Amino acid sequence: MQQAGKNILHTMLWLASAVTFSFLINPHAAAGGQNPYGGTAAPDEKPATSAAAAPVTAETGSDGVQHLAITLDSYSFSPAYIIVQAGKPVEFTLKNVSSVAPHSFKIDAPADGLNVYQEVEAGKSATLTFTPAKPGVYEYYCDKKLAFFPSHRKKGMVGKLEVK
Ligand SMILES: [Cu+2]
Repeated sequence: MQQAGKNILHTMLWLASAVTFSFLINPHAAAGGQNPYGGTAAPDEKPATSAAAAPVTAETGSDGVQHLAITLDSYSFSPAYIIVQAGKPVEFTLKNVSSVAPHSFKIDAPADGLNVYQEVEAGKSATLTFTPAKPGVYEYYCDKKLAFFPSHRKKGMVGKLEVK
């Protein structure tokens, strides 16, 4: 019994030092939420989440603008389903929490008056303002792609904007 307790203590000490060590090598690992346990997977190679996206409605502020903060990560948007109202300005604050990869927010629907694009460098934030004119459901995605790797869009960096 005592031996088992000792083993657990050893394991915990080992884990603590491993985490500390990985933090020393890559301080961004802990801050970026990626690979915090010092595994061998490269940052930005987290698999895309497949959970059904819960719709989030942008709140209209006293300025009459529909505000929402969106987190961009490798390779996901959070939230991945956004509801806004047509004919009213929208202001998205885009925060890229990735430690390495640049990301973007793009809606490519010029026929419906939605031609939106904003790039965000790793670890930075950017503001995106537009006014959706026509109700409908539009896809937003990241158009970034590194060399011969699949695009971020293909890796699951997509979401839906529902204009009501
Ligand atoms: Cu991206």
